[in-house]
Amino acid sequence: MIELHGIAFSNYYNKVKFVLLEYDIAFEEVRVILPITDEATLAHTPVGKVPFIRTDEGDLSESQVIVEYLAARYPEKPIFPADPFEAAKVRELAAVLELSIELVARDLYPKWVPGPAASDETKARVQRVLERNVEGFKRIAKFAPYLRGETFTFADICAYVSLPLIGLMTKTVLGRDIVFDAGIDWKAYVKRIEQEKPAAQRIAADRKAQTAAFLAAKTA
Ligand SMILES: N[C@@H](CCC(=O)N[C@@H](CS)C(=O)NCC(=O)O)C(=O)O
Repeated sequence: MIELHGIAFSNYYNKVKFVLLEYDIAFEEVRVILPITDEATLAHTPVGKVPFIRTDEGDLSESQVIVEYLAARYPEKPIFPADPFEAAKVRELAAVLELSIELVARDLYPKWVPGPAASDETKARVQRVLERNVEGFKRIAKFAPYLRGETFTFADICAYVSLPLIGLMTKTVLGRDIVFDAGIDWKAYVKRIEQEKPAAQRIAADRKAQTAAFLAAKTA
């Protein structure tokens, strides 16, 4: 059986977990302590990131690589639309969101390896790039009600796990929620997905429980 390694408050971990749950692919979760520094675990995930999976065929890291593997390994599961162009549009949404928005916002997140907080220069750069790129995302994201229109797709899984984090981190560090201020009501979008998708309900519950346990351990 597939082992999914990571932590319940990682957006990329939850992206893979959502796919596994949504498409009913058997897996078990293995919790990992970050940062990953020991060679034994780095042998499974080369730069120490979660998620990674362990399978009978070997190990894989990088959430998108894992999802592409699952789609190829289980062709009967409609992880991507059957139509090649529609599937590419779904991947385009996921790539723009993750590479041009989430990865940019990541410079604001607390680091697993302790270090200085984001400088004013970093904050100004992140804000400038995010404002531009969120506008770009809006050119292709329909939110009607889903990113591609009426049908929930893999792109919504990526948005469900990342938009709240980007919204909350920009609000906390920059003093304003750049996603919401751009006209994306991500709270309503997330609520809809949680009402409709048992996978989202499970992810939200697991994240809440693990976050509470993490904070309790930190303050103990
Ligand atoms: N591109 C990677 C990003 C994964 C990633 O950044 N994971 C974070 C948690 S959300 C992590 O493992 N951080 C630990 C570290 O960088 O040391 C993916 O898609 O899987």
